[in-house]
Amino acid sequence: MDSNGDGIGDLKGVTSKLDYIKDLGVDVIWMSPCYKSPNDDNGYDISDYRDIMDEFGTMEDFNELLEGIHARGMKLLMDLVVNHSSDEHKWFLESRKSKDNPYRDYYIWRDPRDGKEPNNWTSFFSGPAWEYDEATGQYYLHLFSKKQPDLNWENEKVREEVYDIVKFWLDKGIDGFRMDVANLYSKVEGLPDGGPGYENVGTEFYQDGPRIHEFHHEMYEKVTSKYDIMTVGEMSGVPLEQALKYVGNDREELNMVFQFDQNLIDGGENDHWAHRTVPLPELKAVFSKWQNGLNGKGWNSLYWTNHDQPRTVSRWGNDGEYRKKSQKMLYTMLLTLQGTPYIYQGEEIGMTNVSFDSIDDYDDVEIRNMWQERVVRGGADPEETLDNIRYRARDNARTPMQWDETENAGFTTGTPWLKVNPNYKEINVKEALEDPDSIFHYMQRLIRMRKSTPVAIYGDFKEYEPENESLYIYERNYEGAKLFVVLNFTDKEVSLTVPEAVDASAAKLLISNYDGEQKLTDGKLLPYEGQVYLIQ
Ligand code: ISL
Ligand code: CA
Repeated sequence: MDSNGDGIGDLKGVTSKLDYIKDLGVDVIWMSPCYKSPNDDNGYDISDYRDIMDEFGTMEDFNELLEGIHARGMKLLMDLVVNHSSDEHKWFLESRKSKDNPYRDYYIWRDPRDGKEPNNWTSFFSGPAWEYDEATGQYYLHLFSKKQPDLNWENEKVREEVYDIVKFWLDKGIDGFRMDVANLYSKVEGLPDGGPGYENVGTEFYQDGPRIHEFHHEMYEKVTSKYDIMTVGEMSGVPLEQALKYVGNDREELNMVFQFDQNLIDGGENDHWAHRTVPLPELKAVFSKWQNGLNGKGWNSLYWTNHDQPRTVSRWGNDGEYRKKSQKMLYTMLLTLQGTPYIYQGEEIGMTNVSFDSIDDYDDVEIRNMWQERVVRGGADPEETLDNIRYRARDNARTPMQWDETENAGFTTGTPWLKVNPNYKEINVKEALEDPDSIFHYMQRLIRMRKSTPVAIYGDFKEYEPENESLYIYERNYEGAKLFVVLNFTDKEVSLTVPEAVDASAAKLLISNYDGEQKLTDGKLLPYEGQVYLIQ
């Protein structure tokens, strides 16, 4: 929400919407980075970790926001982006000056190899992960954009700086951190060449690297364990066995991780921009694996999307005729699994992907770099590339929040930094609040149901018919109570056979996205129908 008409959402704007967020049933707000930043990557390139981005407001605005959140009984999670800083951070400005500058070792500098990059690693945002710097004749490593140089975690001083930053915000009273790319800090010594490929070359030498658990444990010991807070590490590509090391109950590292398996299965072979339709059993297998794998050993996190992923309903549901039904079904699933559910802004009204006509309408550095590499320099077909962008782009989730049906969806009185989705006249908060049958009101009920149903929170997980291509059927069990969930992932009627082990006669409906009296029996589930029963 933009409070001053400059077209950019800001802290005061968020503060003005806290009642709305609270009303949905939210306990904790995770805010994307709002620190001082030249904004090459939407704030994930930080030039001062102890100050607020000019566009977003001032430290006073931040304090007001934090107070407003606490006054409503909610908590605030900040984004900790410390795999890299901005190249405009004073550490990097110093570091690049000379080889003997005291900040030189804050970053990862290497000599050229045969006049070229020191190794073959690629950046997540296209091209090599190295940038040559004239001043000293060396390259620096940047796993993301060239304005995001990687910090050197091997350097103890860097780690102490990070812990000081963490302390600074925790002492201000925030309630925890979402840690950006928290499994990439530790790089294998010698930075060896990665295996062949086009994307993600070198990941095997820094994903869950040799000292990563030592670093997280150190941060826990020195800072985070001293506060009553929560932490969640974002970990693209993390395997279950590794995740257990980050969140295992006896590990003293992090409380939760965001795993990425579900985000990777609809991509192409070694090309995450390509996309395919995923058969339901594959999607279910991902969720079921994490349910069973973490149960009793570490706490899970649950999400469908965030600021980096396409909109849920466009990706896993149906953003046409069944937009409301399918979004409700998908969130019925999220709110009935074990773990902490995260709901990204706009999901509660079923916002969809956007289809911009031209590449110029997209803002994201990931998209712009990819377009340069593939279309401008590589001669790829622009229409096909745009088609991939329309499916995958992070900007799908970043179009302004749709508050009402007035110009620019009520987000700003000025020109929005990114165009609003043209469907804002039908899909907006005002409409959702007026409609008792809206996604918003359904999600509100779902959240209430979960909070008042211990088995929905703590129960273990058992799946039925994993090979069923239309239905996700599972139960949760806790202290004698059973939660039984059936979800139709298709736009067709599908028949359900109640598993023999489930006592249908004792089942009471807790919630469903269709009206009318429902009884648990063999029969048909309507398109995208979801039903949740309690049996005790
Ligand atoms: O979103 C991705 C691909 O489309 C991922 O590769 C993503 O870049 C990765 O998950 C890391 O994400 C996090 O760190 C990035 C930042 O751009 C993302 O917004 C952030 O969530 C670099 O800080
Ligand atoms: Ca503004």
